Amino acid sequence: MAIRTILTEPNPILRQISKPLEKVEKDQQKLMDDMLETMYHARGIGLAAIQIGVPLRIIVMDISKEENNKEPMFFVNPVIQKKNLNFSTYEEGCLSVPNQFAEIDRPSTCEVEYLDYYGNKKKIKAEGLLATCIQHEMDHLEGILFIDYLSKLKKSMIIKKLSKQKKIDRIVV
Ligand code: GNR
Ligand code: NI
Repeated sequence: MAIRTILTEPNPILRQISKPLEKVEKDQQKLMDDMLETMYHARGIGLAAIQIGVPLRIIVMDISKEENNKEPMFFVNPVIQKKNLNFSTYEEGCLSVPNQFAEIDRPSTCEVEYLDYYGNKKKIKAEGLLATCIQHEMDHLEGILFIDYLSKLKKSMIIKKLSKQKKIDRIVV
């Protein structure tokens, strides 16, 4: 397993549309292992493959609270079958938009079909944080970030901050 670098906005790679996997075998599982390790290392609750620069429709997630009771989830080629017409609001963050947070409205529940770590077809009904997180991750597969839902002004302020921070990081590192 390996910890990979998480790409941050602004980066055109994050805007790519990810492609479905044709199979779930050793190589794809190895990628999922790396994604999970990278996500835990960054203390995130979800990660899409494009965030480490791989344009494939894979999501890893762990929304469990306890450090010593991990519950990793893997979603390959996920498809949302149903979305609730009711929305709920969560304060979202994103490993690709470091240190920025905003309240985002999304359908409060959703049903998702996907392949698991072994390529078996699964379906879940998600609610609460799980529903929010799955939708946040599925947006990544379409090249969408949570800041895209903010006003033009808020979004541009965040991108400006991130660009400045990147310039600083380039000099320091
Ligand atoms: O770690 C994360 N926390 C989070 C909080 C609220 C809503 C969505 C998320 S996902 C984010 C990790 C990430 O960037 N996944 O793409
Ligand atoms: Ni994210």
